[in-house]
Amino acid sequence: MMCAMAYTVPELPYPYEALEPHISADTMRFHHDKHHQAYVDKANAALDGTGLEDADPRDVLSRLTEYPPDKRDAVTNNVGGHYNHTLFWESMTPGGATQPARDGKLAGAIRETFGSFAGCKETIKEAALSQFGSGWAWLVSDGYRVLIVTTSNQDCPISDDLEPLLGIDVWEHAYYLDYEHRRPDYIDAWLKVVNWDVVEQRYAAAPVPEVADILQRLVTVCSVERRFGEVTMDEARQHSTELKALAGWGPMAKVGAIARGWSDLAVNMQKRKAATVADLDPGIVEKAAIELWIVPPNRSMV
Ligand code: MN3
Repeated sequence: MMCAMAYTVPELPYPYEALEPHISADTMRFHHDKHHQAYVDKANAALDGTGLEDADPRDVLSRLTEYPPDKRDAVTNNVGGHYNHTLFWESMTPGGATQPARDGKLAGAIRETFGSFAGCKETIKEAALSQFGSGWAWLVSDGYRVLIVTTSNQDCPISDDLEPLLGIDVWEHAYYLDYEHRRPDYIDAWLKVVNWDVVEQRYAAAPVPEVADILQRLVTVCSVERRFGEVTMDEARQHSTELKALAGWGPMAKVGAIARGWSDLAVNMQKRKAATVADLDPGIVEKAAIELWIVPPNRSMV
């Protein structure tokens, strides 16, 4: 028997034809009524009998490893499909794309990472084109900054500890009726209907990570992968030296600043007699995590 609280497809926040000529009523009808409905039906079937029939999709997606292996793929694909599509409908608006407020928090974060709003949109397009086969390109927050990542199938950034702010569906069902195989045309059209007001609200509500979680993040130091909290002063210093050797060369131009950050971290550890990063004050760990790009594990960071 299906639980009364089972997932349902939310109503579109605008009529099917509202996004024309960029996205047709036919595409919206198929995509929303058929595809999204199929994810919801399969998500309800996958969760049936687990005691989690009415769980918030966000909780489900952040705890995927807790599901039995035989159910995990169905849960990942279909709860992900339901959550991603719900976010997708809300991310579009009739009457043309809005813009983030010029002096707002989101616009500042976008300038910090991409240089400009135009640079951000260009990077979203590159990412959406780079995703091979079915999947999504996302603007996400790691709690400190905005980044762009891609995911395959219906994988959701929430499962990687990243907060999705905006996602473009690049499954062929999202554009084939209107643009056939021309994904670049679809991406350009979609960028014309993005509701950046909603993206701004999501960014304002994005969770800031706990320092304890930052200490658990994986980082490659001196070619060895370890927890950020376990990095020693000698490793921080040696890593800084190795990075300095690369700095300034073409695409590695940013590396100089990161090399200095590792060197500052080593100095801080020496001053405070900290054996590892975990022994430092939370404020210093947080600042270092931002400077050194200690971000959650992710797929295909752009
Ligand atoms: Mn879709």
